Amino acid sequence: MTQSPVQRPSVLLSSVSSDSHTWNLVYLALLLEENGYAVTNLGSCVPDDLLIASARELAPAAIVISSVNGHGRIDGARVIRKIRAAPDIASLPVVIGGKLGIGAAGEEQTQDLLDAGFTLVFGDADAHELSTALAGLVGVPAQRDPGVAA
Ligand code: B12
Repeated sequence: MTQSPVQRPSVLLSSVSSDSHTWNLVYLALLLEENGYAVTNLGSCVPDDLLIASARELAPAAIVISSVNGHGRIDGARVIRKIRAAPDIASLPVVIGGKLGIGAAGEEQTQDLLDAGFTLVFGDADAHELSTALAGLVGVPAQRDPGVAA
């Protein structure tokens, strides 16, 4: 009897248009892959239109947006409004996290981003919560790749 390949939930990972930082994305891609997700990393400085076109093309289980340059609050709110206004991708779970603003406007900023349409908003120190939260949104990956340490 042949076994069907394990289907890993797909995550579209992206930064926002103004943000040129990349190690945040590398870190998150590795973290998600180790936890059983198939990741497409669009990289830094992603125009809103490219993120939306990629979501349409790849039909991911979820979108994860990372920004650390302090403009994530503004860029993130703009792009999530566009996603929620596009009927074919509007219902996707979309989360954002990182260093999303400058200063200490934490709770207000989180509420603004939730009001704009994000499913979940994470802080700078919350990377360890991401996989568990995603599992709650899109399901727990069935099985890790053979050879990947637990
Ligand atoms: C390296 C670096 C750069 C490099 C980036 C090179 C590259 N290829 O990435 C360069 C020199 C290009 C750069 C440029 C700039 N930078 Co810079 N940079 C840094 C620095 C020193 C390290 C960032 C890094 O690589 N960290 C390693 C990665 C793995 O960790 P991380 O980015 O912190 O991400 C973690 C968390 O934020 C979280 N996380 C991130 N995203 C998400 C998403 C989700 C969903 C979740 C759950 C968690 C999560 O998880 C990650 C792992 O813990 C930080 C300061 C610092 N010590 O953090 C400043 C910093 C991010 N930069 C900063 C700034 C302001 C800039 C510039 C605007 C400076 C300027 N005036 O030009 C530009 C940005 C230009 C642009 N268009 O974006 C500020 C941002 C301020 C803020 N947000 O309040 C910081 C914090 C420095 C500071 N203290 O002021 N930078």
